[in-house]
Amino acid sequence: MRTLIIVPTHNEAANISEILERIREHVPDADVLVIDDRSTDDTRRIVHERADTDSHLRIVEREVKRGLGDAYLHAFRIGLDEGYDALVEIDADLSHDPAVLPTMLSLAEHGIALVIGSRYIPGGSVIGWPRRRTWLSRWGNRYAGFVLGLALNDATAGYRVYRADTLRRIGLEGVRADGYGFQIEMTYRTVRAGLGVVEVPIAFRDRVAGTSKMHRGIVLEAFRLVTLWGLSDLVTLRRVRRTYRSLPTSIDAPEP
Ligand SMILES: Nc1nc2c(ncn2[C@@H]2O[C@H](COP(=O)(O)OP(=O)(O)OP(=O)(O)O)[C@@H](O)[C@H]2O)c(=O)[nH]1
Ligand SMILES: [Mg+2]
Repeated sequence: MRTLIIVPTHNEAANISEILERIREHVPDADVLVIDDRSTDDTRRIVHERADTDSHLRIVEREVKRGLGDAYLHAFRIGLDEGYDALVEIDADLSHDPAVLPTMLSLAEHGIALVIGSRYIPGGSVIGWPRRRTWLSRWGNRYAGFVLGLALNDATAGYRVYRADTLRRIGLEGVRADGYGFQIEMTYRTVRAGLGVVEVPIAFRDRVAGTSKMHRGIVLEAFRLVTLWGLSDLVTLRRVRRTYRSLPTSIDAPEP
């Protein structure tokens, strides 16, 4: 499987070297694309230096900070145009351990449309977050799962493998959310298309270096959009029809 690992960055100079090294250690054959939005620290210089000796590493530099969702959409389009089979999302801040990637990629290779590195299934964990943040993330996920009928535990997770055919099937047009909302929107599209999603347990570690780029607006956007999509499912009976379609189409009746 030709794999493109996408690493979004905005001022991640303190983490970028280590994450790139660890990715190389665990997935030596994959291509890596750093998509940087207007970093003002040394992030770009560090990536350029490494790219000089690593032909499988490159950087896309954008001069406007357009948000995580927009950065991933940009990188997905590049990956699809270039014919990759699998596209990986991983944060630059070392919260996601690249050691799990071979397992996730092998599931994708075996046909799983979307593989999610999940904090909230048995074996998964969150290390270093204050209790309030874990609570918000956990209940936010429960809310999204319930309202949208996702049957998943970690739809906001940012550690994922998409098969390229999944992205082609669900389409990237009209995806409008950023941050957590973006992850939920892409998951929702995948589930709605009837494609298989599998969660793999991960130990998520809070960032040790650098500063967070998430803010309250992103949480509120996710909440607002999830509620809107849920209501629209309700009004259009879309979810009811989806459940109905997934039922067995014929039941063998006993011969009279
Ligand atoms: N290209 C790009 N990358 C971004 C943008 N915002 C955040 N990122 C990167 O996306 C990843 C996730 O962002 P984080 O700030 O770590 O968000 P988080 O993991 O939800 O929260 P913390 O770990 O607490 O910071 C990191 O690698 C960031 O550098 C953006 O606007 N553009
Ligand atoms: Mg982070």
